[in-house]
Amino acid sequence: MNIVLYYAPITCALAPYITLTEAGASFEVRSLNLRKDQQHAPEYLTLNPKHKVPILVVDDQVLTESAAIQTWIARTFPQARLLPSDPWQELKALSLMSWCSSGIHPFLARINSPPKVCDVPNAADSVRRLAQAQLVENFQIADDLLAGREFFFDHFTAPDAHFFWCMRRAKQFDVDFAPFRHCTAHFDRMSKRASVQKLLAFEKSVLEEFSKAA
Ligand SMILES: N[C@@H](CCC(=O)N[C@@H](CS)C(=O)NCC(=O)O)C(=O)O
Repeated sequence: MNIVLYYAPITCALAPYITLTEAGASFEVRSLNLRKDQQHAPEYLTLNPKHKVPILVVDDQVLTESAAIQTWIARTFPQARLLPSDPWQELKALSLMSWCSSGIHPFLARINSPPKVCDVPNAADSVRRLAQAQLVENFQIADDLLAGREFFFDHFTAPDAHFFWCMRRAKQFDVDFAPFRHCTAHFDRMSKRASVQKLLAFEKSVLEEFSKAA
């Protein structure tokens, strides 16, 4: 089986990268430079007309959407226990990943690029402020879910990787995590995992390559 992850630094493609690493999968990474708009290159658009990363190409099949990609990884490498084995708990894990990608990610994207959601002149600060408020509400929910736990379930699972990305991106946008000590503890715990260390080193090397090529 040939597994290729299309990835870009800083982005939510981090979640499947960590998940593939945790699975012990052998995979190739093709890195896109979003600053150079490579996600709009015609060859990439044939793979993903949504012009987004991540995508996973398995042999000749293309899968988009990080939550689906993480689910495929978990189901393909069951020995890694990347989803809970109990069916209801498994659905809760899918619910958490859907929440990360559709309930939290859009507010991060809004902060990153306010004009994509509002073209009213001088609206950027308001868009960012409102998105920050929504993030705070969501991180409070996550903080409650993580209280007294190391991970969302009784061991590391795919949603932990997805949430780690959400929190990392929010930190880059100066969301104040001081009130969210359980989220912070989860972030610190995740940061120490070998899979995350590997991702961070890989991201650094890709960013260096991009800056050399600039
Ligand atoms: N719902 C998608 C969101 C993917 C997404 O928005 N990716 C961003 C990076 S975090 C992207 O590729 N943006 C480039 C663009 O929109 O042109 C998922 O979870 O995979």
